[in-house]
Amino acid sequence: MLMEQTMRWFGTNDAVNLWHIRQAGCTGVVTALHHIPVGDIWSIEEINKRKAEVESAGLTWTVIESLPVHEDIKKQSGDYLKYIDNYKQSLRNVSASGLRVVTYNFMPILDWMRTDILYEMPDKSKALRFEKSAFIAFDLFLLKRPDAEKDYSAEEIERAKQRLASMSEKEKEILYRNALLGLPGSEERFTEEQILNALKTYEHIDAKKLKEHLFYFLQQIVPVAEELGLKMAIHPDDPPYPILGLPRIVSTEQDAYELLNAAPSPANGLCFCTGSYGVREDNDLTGMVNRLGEHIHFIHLRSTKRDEHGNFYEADHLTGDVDMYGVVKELVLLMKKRGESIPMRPDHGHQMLDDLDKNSYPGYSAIGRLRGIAELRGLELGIQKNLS
Ligand code: DNO
Repeated sequence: MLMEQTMRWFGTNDAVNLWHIRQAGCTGVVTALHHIPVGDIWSIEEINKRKAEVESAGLTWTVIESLPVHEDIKKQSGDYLKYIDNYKQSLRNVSASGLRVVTYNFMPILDWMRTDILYEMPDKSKALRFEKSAFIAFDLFLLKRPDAEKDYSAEEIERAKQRLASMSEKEKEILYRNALLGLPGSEERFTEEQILNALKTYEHIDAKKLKEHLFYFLQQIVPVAEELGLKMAIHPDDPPYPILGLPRIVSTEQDAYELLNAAPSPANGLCFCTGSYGVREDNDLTGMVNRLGEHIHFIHLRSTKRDEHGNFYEADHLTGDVDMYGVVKELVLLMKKRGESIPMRPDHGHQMLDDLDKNSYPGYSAIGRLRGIAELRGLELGIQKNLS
């Protein structure tokens, strides 16, 4: 039994189409109704429409990524009770349409963050990168977030100053765009004023408070998901630490335990993203699969390479800091123990070969991901044969 192989598809606007995904050897697709505003109910009609599209290419809609959580729920402000009710209704509707796994995240305001989406690798493929000094320069000197300097050491501020001085106007503009316009899958886009206002609304929400809000949300929705036979899979923070003064609360193994214990149920689970958790050296990924395995409902396989300055780039799937052999071996053992296959997707890939001339979503090029999934499939098959 292999992991169920899937790729993310952003819908009909995606330069990578369903047949490309099928040709990569996938049987499943990971997608979402991105056109529905965050907080609105996903209707059965819209869900079925997307499902039929996916099935028309002989594929299955295996995982929803994401059913996004409204900001009011994260802050317990405004209409949050209504949005929780809407979320429950969306869960009922996705279940009625036969879907089983729901990915979401609880990152305040912003989803994942990179400073560079065209980082050139030695082989001239393009990767995604997070450069700490560039990000601090953005925060302090471009966004000018009030009191931001409190979050950084004198040395970090100095490095950010130098980094800013080295940037052309064009580079500043690109950095700004990367940081605020959101990467694929992020449901929000911001102007400078909007983000500063949004950040203000989190002034009184620290990690402890945000956790309380997450736990409350889970206590509300997990029983509904359990009754419907759905599996919830929370995606970790990317990068897995606070940014722009915002708390991040799904970054470590301890965070995972706490949120699982807040609403114990087979429905309350994790999206195990090696690319996100793996940025922290203190996350023992193989150990996490071993210890948290029964709660893993969806897997993102990707590796990053970090350096001593807090920068990281997205490496090839089998290189970088993630011990992919160790992780996949644990996953093979886990599936054997559970007697079921777990869906996975190769998370991101480099822009390479013909990808370089195409306009795909950053991180979601066809050939880069094809390379990733092909390598991972071979690795898994080899491990499996070896163990049996
Ligand atoms: C990035 C993705 C994230 C992820 C969400 C899940 O490539 O892994 O945008 O989909 O955080 O809710």
